[in-house]
Amino acid sequence: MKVIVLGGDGFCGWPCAVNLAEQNHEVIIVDNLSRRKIDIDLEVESLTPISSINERLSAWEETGGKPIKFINIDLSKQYQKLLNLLIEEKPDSIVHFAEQRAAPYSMKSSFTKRYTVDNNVNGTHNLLAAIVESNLDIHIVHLGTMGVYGYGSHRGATIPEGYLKVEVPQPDGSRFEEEILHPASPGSVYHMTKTLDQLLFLYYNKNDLIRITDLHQGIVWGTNTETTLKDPRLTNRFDYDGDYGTVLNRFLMQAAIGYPLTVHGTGGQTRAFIHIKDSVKCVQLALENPPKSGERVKIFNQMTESHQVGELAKKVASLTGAEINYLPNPRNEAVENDLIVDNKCFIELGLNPTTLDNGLLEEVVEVAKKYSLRCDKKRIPCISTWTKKQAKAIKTN
Ligand code: NAD
Ligand code: USQ
Repeated sequence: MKVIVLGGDGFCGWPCAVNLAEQNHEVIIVDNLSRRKIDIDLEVESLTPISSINERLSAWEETGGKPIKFINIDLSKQYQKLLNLLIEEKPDSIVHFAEQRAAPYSMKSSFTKRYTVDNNVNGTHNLLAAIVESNLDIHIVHLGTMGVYGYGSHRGATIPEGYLKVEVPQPDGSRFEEEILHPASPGSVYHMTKTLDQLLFLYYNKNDLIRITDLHQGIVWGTNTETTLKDPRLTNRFDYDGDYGTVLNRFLMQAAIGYPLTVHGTGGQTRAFIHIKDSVKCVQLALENPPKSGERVKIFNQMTESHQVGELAKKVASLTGAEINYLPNPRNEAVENDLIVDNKCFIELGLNPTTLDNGLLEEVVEVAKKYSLRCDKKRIPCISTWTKKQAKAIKTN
């Protein structure tokens, strides 16, 4: 099939794009390279050295990979260019990764809040409007987040794959059963944009019958896949800084350089995780199993396991001998939460989950050790606070 990968230069998008080309699909990457520009603004770089997009694509062809085209389009601002591309290329499917994805970055300032909302919501809406205008029956696979459900008190209830069965009382006393989108409870401006995406999908699916699969993904860890390891110029990015680095990769990288592990609060937060190799596989499975025409938005929970942040820190510490530092939490989030997630859709489609085994954890530590000289320790602390109260607590510590 012909697939456009929006955001195909990013951490999840790049390994996904080369995997799809390896599966013999025709792949076009669309990206405005904004993630690379944000690194320049934040004065930080991926821990792994990453090649430019054109160097990546030439290296991919030199290793025998099926050629991948690259087109620079800002999804949120260049609507006409996007529409022309759809009409010209007539893709079967589009994978949509092209959003500002860091919660701490989205909470830094009113500028980053507004940028995240403008970029993410307009980008997703432009895509939907362009598909309708093109008159093409394109399947969208969108990367959403487990964070749309929130991390408050689900009181031990299992989080279903997107929809919740509710009983609506009728005037005659009877009860009518309905399936609604699971109530959203975002924990940051970034997560809020993903809950807004969900409503855009619901509406365009209902009104224009657009076929959509929304993947509620957990925190992705790991860095390379077998495909990105084929040549050093294909290396994937590794974010470790306080804005873009995600918790498990940060802990592994901190252990590698002898920096005490930065646990926020007591570490009682439970989150969903998935390894980058499984993330890539899930996107492929979602593309190969599209919804039928007229089917409502398919929602999958793209995660393989849940862990408490403090327990993860202890596991990394026992594996590497790292120290643990319990810090004032810069975020406004529950001190502790349960998380039980239904994830059977991908398992039924054949996903064989990669779990947190020591070998894979050590592999990330080795990558981090190899590039430890590229780490700027000043960029490790999380200084983006959710509220003024948290900012004050952090300053006084
Ligand atoms: P990333 O920032 O590394 O990649 C996103 C890519 O999209 C970047 O290359 C960026 O330049 C591009 N982009 C952003 N806005 C764009 C625009 N307006 N026009 C064109 N290109 C644009 O992020 P990632 O970690 O690869 O995440 C990809 C998607 O997966 C995001 O939507 C994110 O919400 C979701 N996700 C990521 C994780 C994770 O742990 N990384 C977990 C769950 C969900
Ligand atoms: N945390 C620490 N120490 C750190 C970094 C984080 O204790 O050094 C804690 C945070 O306070 C939070 C948890 O770890 O409780 C997860 O933080 P994170 O930065 O790893 O993940 P998050 O901000 O939720 O965002 C990431 C991705 C985002 C994706 C989301 C999936 O950046 O794109 O949507 O994971 S989920 O968490 O399931 O919503």
